[in-house]
Amino acid sequence: MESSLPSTQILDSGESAERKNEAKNYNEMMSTLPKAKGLRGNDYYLYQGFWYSSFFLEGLMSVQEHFNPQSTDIFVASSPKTGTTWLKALAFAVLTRSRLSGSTTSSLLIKMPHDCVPFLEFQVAQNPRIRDLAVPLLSTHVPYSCLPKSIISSSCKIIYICRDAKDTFVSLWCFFSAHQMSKNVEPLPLEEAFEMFCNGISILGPYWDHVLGYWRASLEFPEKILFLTYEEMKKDTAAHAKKLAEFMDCSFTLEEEEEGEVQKIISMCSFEKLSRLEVNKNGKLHLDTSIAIQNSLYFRKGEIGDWANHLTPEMGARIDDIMEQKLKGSGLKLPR
Ligand code: PAP
Repeated sequence: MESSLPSTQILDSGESAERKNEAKNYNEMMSTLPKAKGLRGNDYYLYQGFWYSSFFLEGLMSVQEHFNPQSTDIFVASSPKTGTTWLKALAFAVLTRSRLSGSTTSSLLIKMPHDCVPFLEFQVAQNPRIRDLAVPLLSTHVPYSCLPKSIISSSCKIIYICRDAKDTFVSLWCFFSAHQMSKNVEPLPLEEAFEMFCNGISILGPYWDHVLGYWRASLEFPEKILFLTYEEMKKDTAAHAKKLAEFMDCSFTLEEEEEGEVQKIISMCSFEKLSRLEVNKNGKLHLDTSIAIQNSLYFRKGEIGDWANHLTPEMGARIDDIMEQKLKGSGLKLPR
């Protein structure tokens, strides 16, 4: 059976006062950083080479200062909209499968993947006790070079996913536009957001630097960092589920394979299955205590190449050219 540890615990008043004080210091520090307009019309701040929203940056500064991983922790890392939700579901299902034998209830059926595998810089930064220590899985959108030193110097493993830049941009824009519209706020025009993305200004951008940071680290520490792409994972999900299991030191046994365990996990984590669950249709995610995001926004189409329905061929070619130029000499070629 899965752990019944409470998923949330309230901070005591001392901790809460300390957090408020820290937030004040972080806000003072933010006021000194270069700024740009973000996709939600909010400010983005340039910190250690990447663009962050204030809420994100506050969380990052806090974990850079305080977070200590367990040596067995495994992080699902990604730039936003590159397949995080899917990878979290797969990694969680693969890692917790032995606890589920005999049970038909996976947390994934009743909790959004982001609530099964909490974000370091959001949920964990706000309340370190939120995590279920029995499941050594956390996630992060933080670029490799900005990760807390305690993670870099640990034996923790990292599974990184990235995606074609055009689909990533379109997914980002659709997500923020839908979120804005749900609050009756006019979204940023696509052309404006596109221009920003091409100039490296997007949440956690420049996108290419995010990808390159993890790519280079995966070449240097292949036993610690597994580098995946959304497109390859779509092409052969079974091979990826097995690769994930092997990397997390919980390979599928022959018996499990013969019993169709891999296929069961793939089906449970599929876009079709997850997007139709009540929790993902009507539930809400609270990454920020003041903002609730509809879970359904994390399940839009789940297709490769949808960019062509939103961008002109010229816009597509521009992103491809930028990516080619930026990735040149790195040995990385992203699938399109
Ligand atoms: P996040 O970084 O904000 O958590 P993330 O999960 O990385 O978002 O990206 C969402 C994309 O993954 C969406 O792509 P789209 O906009 O092109 O449709 C979403 O549809 C897709 N997605 C979510 N769940 C799955 C899944 N189970 N299988 C495949 N794609 C999925």
